[in-house]
Order: sequence, then structure tokens, then C-alpha cells
Amino acid sequence: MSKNLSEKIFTNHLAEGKLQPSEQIGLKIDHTLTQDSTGTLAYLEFQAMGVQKVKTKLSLSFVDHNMLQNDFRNADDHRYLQSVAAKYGIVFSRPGNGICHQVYLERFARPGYTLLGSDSHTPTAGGMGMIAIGAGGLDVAAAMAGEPFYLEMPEVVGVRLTGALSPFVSAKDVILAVLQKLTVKGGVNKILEYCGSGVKTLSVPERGTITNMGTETGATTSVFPSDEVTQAFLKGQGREDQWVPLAADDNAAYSEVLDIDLKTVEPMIALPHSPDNVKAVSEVEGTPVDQVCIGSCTNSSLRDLKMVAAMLKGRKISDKVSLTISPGSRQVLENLAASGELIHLIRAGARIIENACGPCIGIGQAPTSGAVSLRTFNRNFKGRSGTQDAKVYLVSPETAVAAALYGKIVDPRKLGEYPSINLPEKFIVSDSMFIFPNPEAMGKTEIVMGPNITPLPAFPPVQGTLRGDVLLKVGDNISTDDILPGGSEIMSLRSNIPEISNYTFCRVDAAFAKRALQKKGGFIVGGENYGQGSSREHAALSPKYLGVKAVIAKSFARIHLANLVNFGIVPLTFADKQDYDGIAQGDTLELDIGNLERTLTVKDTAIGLTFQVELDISDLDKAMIRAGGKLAAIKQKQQSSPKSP
Ligand code: MIC
Ligand code: SF4
Repeated sequence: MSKNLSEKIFTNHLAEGKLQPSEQIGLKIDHTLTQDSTGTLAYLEFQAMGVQKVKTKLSLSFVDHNMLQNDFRNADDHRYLQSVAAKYGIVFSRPGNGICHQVYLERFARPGYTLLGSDSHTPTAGGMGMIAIGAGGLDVAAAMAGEPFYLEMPEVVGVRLTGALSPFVSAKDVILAVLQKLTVKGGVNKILEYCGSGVKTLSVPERGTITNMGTETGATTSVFPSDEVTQAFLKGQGREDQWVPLAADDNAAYSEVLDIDLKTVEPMIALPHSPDNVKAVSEVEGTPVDQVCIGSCTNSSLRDLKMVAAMLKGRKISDKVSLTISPGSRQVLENLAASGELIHLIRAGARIIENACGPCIGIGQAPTSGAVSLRTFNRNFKGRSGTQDAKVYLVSPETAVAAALYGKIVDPRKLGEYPSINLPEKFIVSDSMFIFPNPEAMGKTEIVMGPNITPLPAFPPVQGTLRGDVLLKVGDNISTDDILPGGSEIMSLRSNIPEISNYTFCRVDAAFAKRALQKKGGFIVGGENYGQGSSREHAALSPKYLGVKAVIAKSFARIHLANLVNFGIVPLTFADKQDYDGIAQGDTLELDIGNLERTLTVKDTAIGLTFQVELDISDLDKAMIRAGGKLAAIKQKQQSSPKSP
């Protein structure tokens, strides 16, 4: 029977279950990846599992998010991560080496492999023909301990590309066009698999831009075939031996097919405050711009910065604009420096900042009050930039440069001759910023924990009747940035749950944390796509710490749903979405969870009404909730099979 590419890779990695859409399956994981802001928790969880060393083919720990080191806390986290890596056999990518997704794509991504990463943009590596999925830290820790990754088998949507992109139009415009069609929830429980004759016109980094931002549709992952373009990229990285050709069979079936003629794609832009609020750049031309930021895991490859350098060459940016450029990796920076292209960025007036996430997650470069900021990033949720009333637009590097030059939004196609750029046949490659584990030293390595790194809280089993107030009622598309914001101040507390939980929902309702503690917990009521965005499990763990027992929403985003289960918060959806309207913040709810049946009844004692909710999770998930979360469940499992570590 003919198979699509996703089915082929899943078949080769199937540990449990049947490959049917909506079936629960267990997937064998080859590689794992963590970054500093989710990694500290993932490794505390891994330590708690009592395993001697990682059981994957390769596990990597990156430091790329919180790099400011405003005080000891941040630096202590980095030191902790380095010591954990040395102890358990994990490759450590030092601060300064670059953004995890960009570096992984350059140095480790392999066609046909699986990757699980504690960051929602892990699907970037799908540009290399692999199944790369973002998950909470606990799921990544479990994969490092040799457990399969459990998920609902997604539907596979074919995205058929034909033709080739026009000058000044690039991969970012393609994914923005996809987002316009699918919205931020159209990809939930789906894989976007790219196919068609247009695929070969896109380089691996361009494919990575598209698979990276597939995350914003809610998709489980996105994947491209592995072809001669992939081979050339791997050859350029000195890794040609890792290439294998991979593609869907002819006549492979997809649950649906989206057709995109690349020739018809034009420069696109996502308007504030959602990645799916997409329009053509030509529709918003003339809007004055205060800040332009180029970088992030979406658009910071050598291809992108070569284009930016070529477009800025011999020009000067507008006096009205602050332009920052953060290269995706040290390799990108080194290649730009060696080829002489870096000078064009510097002379044009760009502020070159560290090879890291930086402004993308509110670590520096907050825009001025009320500013318009054009960014080549992937998320523009309100307040994520660090300035609550800033208006962040998402664009391609080409549109970003046009705005930096003119101080307003301009269709880049008006910029004259389109520069031609080529990726080098051989990249300058140096792995000197990785620390590879030394098997002899592993067992003897001490883990160094600074005073801000606190033990994981333990939670009792979840059973009986859950009772409490509706602590907060929110609308649709609440992101994990709303639940627990980024930014350097709060991110310094990522390894200290009691402290960070004080910031839960702080930008939505500053009194939330206090109220939750006073009331000894309760419920959260949400709209559609609750928990979209980042994979940070703090958005589940902090509410749990404050006593949140269940979230009742119209629908959930995939990673956040798994994180709620992992920490023993019951994720419920309204059987009849209209019941959402009847509940008010402050109402008292009562819910007997019985045996965690599929349909449960909630009593709103404030208005004397009852309504039905659905618990659409697997039996394995139910066992985790009963045990008080995944960590407790894994520990139980290990105690019953003492030989397993
Ligand atoms: C993000 O882009 O929001 C982050 C920061 O990379 C997160 C991870 C985190 O919250 O640490 C993500 O996308 O998963
Ligand atoms: Fe870093 Fe931004 Fe990418 Fe998240 S989206 S990994 S913060 S660059």
C-alpha cells in the first residue's frame, strides 16, 4: 500500500498502537533537544526518574533563550545544565553557539529520524525530512529515559507546492499564506506534509522557516521530503553520509490537500496580535515603523542573513528605525564574517545582537511605548515583546529590510533589482562550542545547583470530588504567554516553581495568583484553543501549584493539553459550547471525577445548574492524572520493574 512520508517515518518508529488517525500511539524517539528555559525543569524531572544516563541515540541541551545574566540566577541555570549534560551523556551547546533549532538543523538533523524537543518550534527540523515534535519537558525527560512519546496519531494533510517564488518573496510569505488559510487552530492534530514540484525550489533553511512556523497553525509537526537539495545542504555541512532520499509514494493518500502555487504568493504580513491575522504587505503599505528585528528560529539562517546583507549593501537605514539583527547561530555569524557580508549589516546601521532568541521572547529590545515593530519572528501575541501597547507585525527578512530602509511598511518588490544569493557549497563549520560528553567522567560528575533552583513540588493523587470557584474566565486563543509570560525577569524563575507561580496570569489579571492561593485553588474556564503557543510546562505546573484542579475550555492546544495531564490538572471540554456563556468568574463548581469517564457532570452551585463536560484523553493519561501526574506515574512504573533503569 502506498504511504505518505509521515506514515513511513512513523512506521519505522512505532513502539505501540496502530497508525490510524486519532489512535493513541507510542513513537520511538531518536534524538531529544532542550533549551535553557524549559531545560532546567526537564532535567530536574529527568533526575527524579533515577536513570543513570540518557537512552536516546543523541540528546542535546542548548542555552539560547535567557542569556542576559542580569544576576546569578540565569548564570546558575546555565551551569546546572552544563553539569547535568556532563553527568548523563548529553551534548551541551554553550551560550553563544546559537538558537537550538537553527544549530540542530545545521549540525544534527537527519532525514528519517525522530526528534522530540522541549520547545514548540522543534518542527523546524522537519525541513530536513524528519518527524520533529515539540513537547513539554516531562515528555522529553521520559524520552531521554527511553520511554516512547505518546500522542494521538495526527491526520496527514498534503501541502502541494508548484511553481517557484517570485523575487523578494520568500519562505516566510508561504507559511504566512498557510496561516491565513488554516488560522492558529486549523492544524491541531494534523501534520502538514509538503510535496509537489515546488519543493525542490526551496533550500533546507527555507524549508525550515516553513516547518518552524507550522507550529503557529497548531499542527503537531510539518515535514518536507529529503531530496537532492537536502543532500547538497548536508554535504555543505560535511555530513553527506547522513543523507537518505525520502518522499511520499506516488498516489500516497492525504486527509486533505492544500494547493499553493508559489508563483502567486506575494509578500505577506501578520498584523497585531496574532500570527494568523495575515494580509498582503501591499494592503498595509505606508504604516510608519519604529523598530525592525531580524532573527529568531524562523528567519536567521545564512540564507536569510545573506539576503539581508545583499539588500542593505551600500545603504543606510532610516533615522526613525532601530534595526536589530540576531544571527541564528555562531556558524551563520562566522560565515557572514568570513565572506565579508557582515560589514554590510554593520555599515547600514544594524545593531548586531547575540546569536540567541533575544527580542523574540522579550529578552531585551522591548519597543518604545505604542511602537510599531516589524519582526521576522513567529509570534506576535500582545505583550510578548515586553511592551504591552506595542504593535508587533510578523514579516519576511525582505519586508523587514524594506521597512528598515524607508521607516514605513513597503512592499519589498519596489526595491529595485533582486539580489541573487547562493548558499556556500561548503559552510565554514566549527563544533568548538559544543561540549561532548566524556563517558569516563560521566558517573563522577557533580550536579551543581544554585540557590534559585528548587526541588520539584510533588502532588497527591487526583480523585473524588473536585470543588472550588471559577478563579478566572478567559476567551479564545489564550496563549501560554498569557498564562505565564516570558521576559528576562520572569524567565529567571523558570527553575523555581513557588516563585514563578506568583506571576501566573499576571498580565491578564494581576490578582490571580493571590486569589487562587486564598481560595485554595479552583477552576479555570477557557474558550477555543486554550494554551496555544509555547511548550512551557510552567503554564500547567504553576497553576497546579496554586491549586488549579481542572480547566474547562471549548478546545485545547495539543502541547498544553499534554502538559495539563502531565501535572494532574483535569482538562475538560464543554459537551455543549453554549454552557460556556452561563458560567461566571466566582461561581462555585463541583465535579465528581468518578472513574474519569468520557462524560462527566459539573454542578454550578451558584446558579444551581448542571452541565456536561468531556474528558477526551487516553487510558494512559487517565492513569497519570490518578497518580497525581506523569512523574508519579513513571516512578510507580519504575518501582514495579526495578531492573529497568
Ligand atoms: C517561545 O517561543 O515561546 C519559547 C520561549 O521558545 C517556548 C519555550 C519556552 O517557553 O521556554 C516555546 O515555544 O516552546
Ligand atoms: Fe527562541 Fe523565539 Fe524560536 Fe522560541 S520562537 S525558540 S523564543 S527564537
